[in-house]
Amino acid sequence: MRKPFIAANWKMHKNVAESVDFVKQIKDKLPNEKDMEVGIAAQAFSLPSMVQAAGQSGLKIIAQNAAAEYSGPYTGEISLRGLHDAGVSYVMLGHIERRRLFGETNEDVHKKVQLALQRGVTPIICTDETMVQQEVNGEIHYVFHQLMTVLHGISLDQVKQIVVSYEPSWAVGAGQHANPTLAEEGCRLIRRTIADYYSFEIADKIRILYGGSVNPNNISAIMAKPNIDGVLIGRASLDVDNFLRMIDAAK
Ligand code: 3PY
Repeated sequence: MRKPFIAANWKMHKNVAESVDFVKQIKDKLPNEKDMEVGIAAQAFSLPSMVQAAGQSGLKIIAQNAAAEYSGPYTGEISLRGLHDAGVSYVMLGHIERRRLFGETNEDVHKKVQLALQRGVTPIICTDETMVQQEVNGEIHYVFHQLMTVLHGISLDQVKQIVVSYEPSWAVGAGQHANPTLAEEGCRLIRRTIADYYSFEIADKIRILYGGSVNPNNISAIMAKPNIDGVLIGRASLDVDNFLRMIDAAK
């Protein structure tokens, strides 16, 4: 049984005070951590204060990016060392906006994922829809080229820890209608890709989140899909009441 994971992606919104205030407003209203994980991906400067404000509530604080190097002369980068020390649980890597606007490549994301796994911050590997046809054991499959490149060389033990998100370009930041059927199909193909690359047992354990225009009206339909284990919520997660409603609807 895969534990549902509901995560906010605040992108470049909210300052420290607003972020901490939000955490304080929701932390006592969360479902039991054993049944569902709830997280917030915020700007790097807010993360330590949010971890502190979240205390023992089980709320997961998530970074939106990290450097591919552990330390060194990389002005302006966010180190995994710093994130780990700050108590950050997860790091999103390869979000479509990082790829589209900042030119991140699969190779960059691959390096970051490896480092995050080595340094104890769980990666949420973000993929969009670069599907290719490939022959696997004599059968033609659609596989996610992006995901295969990013996972290359990641061991069986390591891969069990990852979370994957599917955020198709037509839905991210668009405020348009998410399409639960297409979302499920993408997530199903990602699971299939992981099964081909590792095994069905592994693929069955890995959580796959859908992201893109999730809101209080569509979250139940999205979460009802068998291959969708959670969501990354953009704009609609910025409001406390909306976020709590969505957590409730996802139960
Ligand atoms: C969106 O919904 O716009 C997102 O980018 C979620 O990560």
